Amino acid sequence: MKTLLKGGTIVSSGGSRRADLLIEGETIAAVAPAIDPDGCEVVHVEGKLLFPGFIDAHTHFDLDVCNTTTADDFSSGTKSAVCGGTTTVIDFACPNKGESLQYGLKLWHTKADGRSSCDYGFHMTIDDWNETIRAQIPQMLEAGIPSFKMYMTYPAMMIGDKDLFLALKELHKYGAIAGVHCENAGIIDALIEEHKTAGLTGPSSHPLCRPNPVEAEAVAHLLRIAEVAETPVIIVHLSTRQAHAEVLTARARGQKVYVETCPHYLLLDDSVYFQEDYSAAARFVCAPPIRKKADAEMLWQALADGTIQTVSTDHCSFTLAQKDAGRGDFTKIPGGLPGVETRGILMYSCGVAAGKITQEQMCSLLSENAAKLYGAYPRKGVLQPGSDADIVVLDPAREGVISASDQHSAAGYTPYEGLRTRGVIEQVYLRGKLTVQDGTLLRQNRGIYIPRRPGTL
Ligand code: DUC
Ligand code: ZN
Repeated sequence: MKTLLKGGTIVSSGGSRRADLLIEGETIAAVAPAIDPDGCEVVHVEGKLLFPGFIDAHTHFDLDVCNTTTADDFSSGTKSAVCGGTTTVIDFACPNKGESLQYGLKLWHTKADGRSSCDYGFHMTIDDWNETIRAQIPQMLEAGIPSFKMYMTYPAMMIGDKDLFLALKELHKYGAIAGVHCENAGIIDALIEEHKTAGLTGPSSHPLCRPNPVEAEAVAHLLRIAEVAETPVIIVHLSTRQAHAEVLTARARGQKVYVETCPHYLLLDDSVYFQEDYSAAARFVCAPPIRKKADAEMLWQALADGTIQTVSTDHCSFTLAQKDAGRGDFTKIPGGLPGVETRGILMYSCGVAAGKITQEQMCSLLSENAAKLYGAYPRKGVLQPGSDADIVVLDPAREGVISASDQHSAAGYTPYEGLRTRGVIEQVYLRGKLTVQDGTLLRQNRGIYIPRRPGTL
């Protein structure tokens, strides 16, 4: 059976055009001004925007953090993803220190295979550097993993300068790339000690122990290491204007640097941490923390001028009961926010409809750039013949309201409760099959592993 999406507006980075789109099996067979409907199931999408399925290149499902496990595993996390228009997630496989990359990969397949409702790939976390790990890098590429992650903070995962440098150089040999979590661990530790000694143990201490220069220093530090290693890098979840300035400085001296930010840095501000009620504040604890309005304004500008390339979510969800672990000690609040379901509509409503970015830029930021950078293009990230028929049908004329009660995440709350949206995601197609209609999941567990190769952007 063929499906014809008739009369919609096809969005790509290069422009938008009215066209019919023909799906045959799992892929797009044609995109043209007027396709013969004979023998097709016809779906009228006049007045609707058609985006390539969104890619969320930064999720943490079924991850052990802070003596607990994220509320969302691959089952609930990918249902949440696809209901929000995300047809592919790239999650961070995370072996513990001392475990091999192969072990981490096997473990993440066990977590994801057969229970994912959108397609998925993995980045591999490098939290140790030794001969065994070095020797396993080519095996990761053979397994479809050309992207890695390193942390400059968090004792369980952080990696020192020497290992970071050696790992970056090694990855570059294979055309692989690393995303790096940039925060200066030493300053954070010292500020936490100061706050605890002064008896300041509530959630409001969280942002105060991770001020903007903590991120900017780490970004500058990483970029000098990458300069010597002659290696491109990705700054994940960039949140501050000072860190962005460091990226521009490195680019001006000739370095290739990619930047990701997240909706919570664009849409929220640090007043969330200074609410009286513990639970109201603790639910927003994440790292880096949510910043000031001036940072958010600069990030929007950077999306519009192209100096930031991707918007992913860093979805790392905990229930409010899990967040309760930090009553009396803010360092015990498990860090992370739910967001995988709301990214698409938030970026449309608060970005495109608000006039901050164009729909073509939204397409690049949520889909096309991630597909290219992470090596899934043109299978993913574009609506053209031969590509997977992953399609988001968005009605710009309708309005909606974000509410946790409609969402599929196990977190039980959303940071955007009550937010009114311009635009509604009406339908989501996953490899040719209608998978979501008006927020209702019609098909589950159809997601498959997407092997990738080294990407370019
Ligand atoms: N930040 C979080 O808040 N949680 C998980 C990992 C991260 O980088
Ligand atoms: Zn993360």
